[in-house]
Amino acid sequence: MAAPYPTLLSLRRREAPSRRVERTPCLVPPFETAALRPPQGEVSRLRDADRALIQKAMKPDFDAVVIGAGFAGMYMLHRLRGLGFTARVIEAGKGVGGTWYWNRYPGARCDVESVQYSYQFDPKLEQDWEWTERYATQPEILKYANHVADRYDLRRDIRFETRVTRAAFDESDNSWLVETDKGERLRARFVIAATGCLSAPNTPKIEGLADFKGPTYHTGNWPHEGVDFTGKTVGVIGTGSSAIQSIPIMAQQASHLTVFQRTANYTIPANNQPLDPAYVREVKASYREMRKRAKSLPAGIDLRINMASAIETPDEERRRLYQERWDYGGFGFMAAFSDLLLNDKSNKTAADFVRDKIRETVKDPATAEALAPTNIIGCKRLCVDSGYWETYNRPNVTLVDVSKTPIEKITPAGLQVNGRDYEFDCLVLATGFDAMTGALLRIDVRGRGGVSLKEKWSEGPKAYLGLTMAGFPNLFTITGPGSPSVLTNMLPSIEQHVDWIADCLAAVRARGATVIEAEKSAEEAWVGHVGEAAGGTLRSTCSSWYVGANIPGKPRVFMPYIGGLPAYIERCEAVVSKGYEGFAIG
Ligand code: N01
Repeated sequence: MAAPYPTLLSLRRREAPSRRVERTPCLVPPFETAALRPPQGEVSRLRDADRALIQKAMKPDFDAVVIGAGFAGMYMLHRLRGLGFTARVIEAGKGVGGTWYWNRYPGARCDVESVQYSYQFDPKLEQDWEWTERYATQPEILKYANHVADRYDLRRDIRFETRVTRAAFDESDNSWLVETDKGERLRARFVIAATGCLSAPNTPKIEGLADFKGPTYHTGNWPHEGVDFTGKTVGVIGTGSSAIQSIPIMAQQASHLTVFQRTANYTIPANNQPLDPAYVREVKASYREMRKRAKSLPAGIDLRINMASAIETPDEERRRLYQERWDYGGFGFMAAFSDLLLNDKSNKTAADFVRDKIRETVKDPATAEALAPTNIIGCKRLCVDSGYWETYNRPNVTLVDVSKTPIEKITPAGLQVNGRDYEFDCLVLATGFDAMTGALLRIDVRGRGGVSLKEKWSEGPKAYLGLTMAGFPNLFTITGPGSPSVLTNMLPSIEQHVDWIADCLAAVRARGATVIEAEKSAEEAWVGHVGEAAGGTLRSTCSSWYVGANIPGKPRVFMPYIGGLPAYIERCEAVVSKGYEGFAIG
């Protein structure tokens, strides 16, 4: 009869020929590690050498499994290697880049200026890489991601076209057992979720979606070979950032484009342009100062913040300042005054300014009125565009307001609203993401006692510093809920998280410990603080993806930390300087 645990002979056989035991994945059947353990009593009869062999067989395959090879996963791998940790990155795509790998819709580009939306961990990389436009396009950002992967030889530790389906904490030896859709099973001391904040596409549950006879595309999962809409009629659902970037380009190709808008959105012109070589030289000569300034500002973006109150500024001067920011372009518009997200009267002055711009630009008054948002500006994520409002002056573009009469159903030929049929050849879903929690919850994550993350987050995400969760030891999230993440420039936020996690793992190792876990009380206090901070701004007042409002049934909780990057960094550093305050390490 087979022994209920590996015999010493079998362990020696595994050990002897190639000494592969330590690094070979799938040493043990998944989630059945108890079977590896000799019954009590027998252990005491084992020789020390034999005990060491058994312990070696129980050793994790890797120090860390990282889920995702976007900018977070790539830098995490680089840091882990630098510290001498073994790591495996598991990535669903065929290549690196995460968000920038999947979001290939026409017009996709970053809303943060390219010289700021870039890694800063290696000054040589900063100097060597040349950005060509003020706002980089998706292909250029993906090229950058690939350059980084090549430069630091990252690919050899990344398994592409593989999805993590399950991760369960094994309390008996403080390790994670990770399963993939390729049937691979890995044991790792730590799991680091670099799964992204906007990476789980949201396909709305509209009746008849599967019946549409033409092709359906989601902006968050765009065909890699591209789509040519020339001569086609196209229907677009959604008017968020992805739609606002892609509609002007699709309208140039399509014979007719019909946009179905549920909520009108604010957007500021990008004023994108090729980068002036003299400006690039200036930036390269002063990168350190620029990065330092950026880190001292709430959004982690180096921009000028006017500390005056909008409502207390005389009308003419206020208008002049808004115009100056409008002409400059981009997110800096919301920094025209310091109280735009704190005082609704101040906010209305900015909203009115943008609404006037829409009415000036869009020639058809009824369309202009439908496009003019009525909510708080900056409450939903502000958009940055190139020619969005102007697109509605084209004869081949129609706006359909579905705010009061929702889309009833998708039909084989198009869709139906308010009893009226709209027909088109292709359907584009620019319907966003199950943000911040979606990607992680699509994995069956089990912590202590087999408790699922789904259960833990059933009333909204709970995490200490957005980095770790009580009950889920040795699991880290990069830019997770409760961290500033999506309210900031993602690249510096990612680097700050990765550095914190890397240093933390090194500290755990230095103590000879095998487990680190957030204390429940520390987590509760942080979650309370995140909620309080959100309550103090206008940002939590509308139905945005920040509060999960775009996903039916999702708990309505303001997920990111709105206290700003500097306050957050300070807190993370204080936790470390107090010996990892709020964590149990053992
Ligand atoms: O998604 P969204 P996105 N019927 O959720 C509508 C980042 N990003 O992909 O507002 C009708 O913003 C929905 O309507 P409503 C950025 O952080 C960055 O555009 O819920 N409409 C909305 O109009 C951004 O915020 C960049 O009423 C439906 C739209 O679909 C985030 O990603 C570029 C519907 C979804 O908008 C998400 O942006 C792009 C339904 N059943 C994105 N369901 C850059 O930095 C949904 N909608 C460049």
